[in-house]
Amino acid sequence: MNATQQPSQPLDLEHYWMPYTNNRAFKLSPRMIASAAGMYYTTIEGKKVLDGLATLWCVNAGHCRPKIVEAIRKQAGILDFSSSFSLGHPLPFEVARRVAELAPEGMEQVFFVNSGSEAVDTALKIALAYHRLKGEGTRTRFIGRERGYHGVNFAGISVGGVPANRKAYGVMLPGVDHLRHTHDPARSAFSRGQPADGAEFADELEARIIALHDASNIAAVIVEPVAGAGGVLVPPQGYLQRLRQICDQHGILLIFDEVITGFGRLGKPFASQYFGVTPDLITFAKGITSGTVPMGGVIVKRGIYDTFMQASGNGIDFFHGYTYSGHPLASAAALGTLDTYAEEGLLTRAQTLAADFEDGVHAFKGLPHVIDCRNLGLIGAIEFAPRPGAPGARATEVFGKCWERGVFVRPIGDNIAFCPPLIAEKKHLDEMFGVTAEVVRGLQ
Ligand code: PXG
Ligand code: PLP
Repeated sequence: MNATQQPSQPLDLEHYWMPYTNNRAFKLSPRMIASAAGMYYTTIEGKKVLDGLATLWCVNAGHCRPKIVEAIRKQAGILDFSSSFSLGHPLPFEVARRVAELAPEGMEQVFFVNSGSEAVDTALKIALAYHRLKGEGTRTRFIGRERGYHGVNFAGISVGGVPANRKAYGVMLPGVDHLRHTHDPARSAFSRGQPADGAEFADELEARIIALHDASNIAAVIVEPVAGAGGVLVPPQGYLQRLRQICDQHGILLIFDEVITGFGRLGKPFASQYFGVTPDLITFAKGITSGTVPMGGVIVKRGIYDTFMQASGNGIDFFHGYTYSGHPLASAAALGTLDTYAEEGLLTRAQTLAADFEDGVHAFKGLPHVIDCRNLGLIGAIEFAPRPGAPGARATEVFGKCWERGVFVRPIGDNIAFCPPLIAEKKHLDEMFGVTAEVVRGLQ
């Protein structure tokens, strides 16, 4: 078989160890995608499936969009690869300028990586090195949050708060503490948009964490503005503002991990702008290329970049980088994606659809076993009471039955998450919520 041929039948499934997958179950009953266009996949059996999760929260522009496809095709024949280690090529400079243009005021420099996990490692390293350059090298601790997801590298699982992602891996990065998560169904179940209660969860940063470790030992706080892979947890009103205030008071850097929320998910380019809270660093990935070619990055405040430039003398300013940082194909894909977003108004389109999306999510209230519905912009989730003795089983069943009926949604514990491409129309939302609701109605 060569790269341009379809695999010979029967396909040998034995050798690919699939990530985050029950390999044995998958290989007995594979769900295999052959192609995709716009809002839909086509399976190898020829069935159309609506993509209700922008694949893995990333295909914001929809699948196989012409400008993006063409940009990648063209670039592959012009400059396949050239590194960014002391050489340059024009494309990542242009991508960085375009990202800085979209970023919150005062965040102007962009460091490129190849994934969200690498973006998180990079942001944490910038935070450590920054404090050291400022003469505050005692600031080495990181504060994450329970139910946070920051990728799968050692730094990401250390500050992350998804127990299953941590369980098998020992002590990880030392010096990490966690804020409690903001999920509070007793007070806030079925909140439309941001819960009214819970801003005070942020006070734990000062009252417990800073009190215990002392601010002079803390480098940064990292949170997702809306927690995604931990179950779609929308921050209570005022919570992020409060975190910002405490970090400012104590000289602690605030990192927003916008790997999911970046590039239009809440109807602004970044969630930071939606919430009106500017962090010191933003991590992004996924939506930068609409998932087409791996790329991620870190956007930093001007003062952070300036500190590195001023303090490093004549040498290399940051001893960090990946072979593929600023890769030409990824950069071309990013430019095609940003053009598509601009031409179609996709970075603000969630504003137009948010009300229908919210109604769709909250229409699950009252259906069997549904104990919560949550939404913001074009991200949302419904939560089921766990089946006795089998936590997660209801969501897994819903996912499987929705797939059979041609809708792809994601099970996360006892939640089903919705995160459609930003090109979705009302009819797609109706199909996604309609099919899911039919399945939920039949749930035991
Ligand atoms: N930060 C956040 C906020 C993410 O959502 C990452 C970092 C890591 O990105 P990479 O590109 O290294 O995967 C993510 C990625 C899920 C799921 O279970 C979520 C993600 C990735 C894979 C699965 O819903 N988010
Ligand atoms: N391992 C070895 C032996 C390497 O030479 C390199 C890069 O040169 C890496 C790991 C890191 O790879 P990357 O830069 O793609 O993250």
